[in-house]
Amino acid sequence: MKSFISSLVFAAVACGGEAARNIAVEIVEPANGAVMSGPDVRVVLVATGVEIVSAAEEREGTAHHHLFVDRGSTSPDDTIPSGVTGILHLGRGQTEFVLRGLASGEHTVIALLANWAHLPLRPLAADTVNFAVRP
Ligand SMILES: [Cu+2]
Repeated sequence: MKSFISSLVFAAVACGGEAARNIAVEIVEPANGAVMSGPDVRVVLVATGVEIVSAAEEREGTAHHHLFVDRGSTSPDDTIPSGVTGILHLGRGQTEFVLRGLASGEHTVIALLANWAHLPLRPLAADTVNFAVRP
């Protein structure tokens, strides 16, 4: 898996130019449809074609991860708000986050890449997984 990720990163770098960049995000954990032991579930994110940095870095070609937990994403035209239940900014450039105290049952997590202004990247780079926490 690690070498696979490395080759993806290498391919993205090797492709060069801004226009050729294909920016994407994938939730690699939990797997879609997974049944997890709760109540804490680790979410692991892999971004390609963009550098994941702290939200404090105002630089083109960078982004940070956002998670929408058990709710829809906000409009792609609007900045992603702070202080809203179920909306998480991984603003220190984290690529993992542990969701704590999830209830047993079905859950949905949407990942979305946005820039330092918390404005979703265009074209949209998003991924969704559905999983369940065992009673
Ligand atoms: Cu943000």
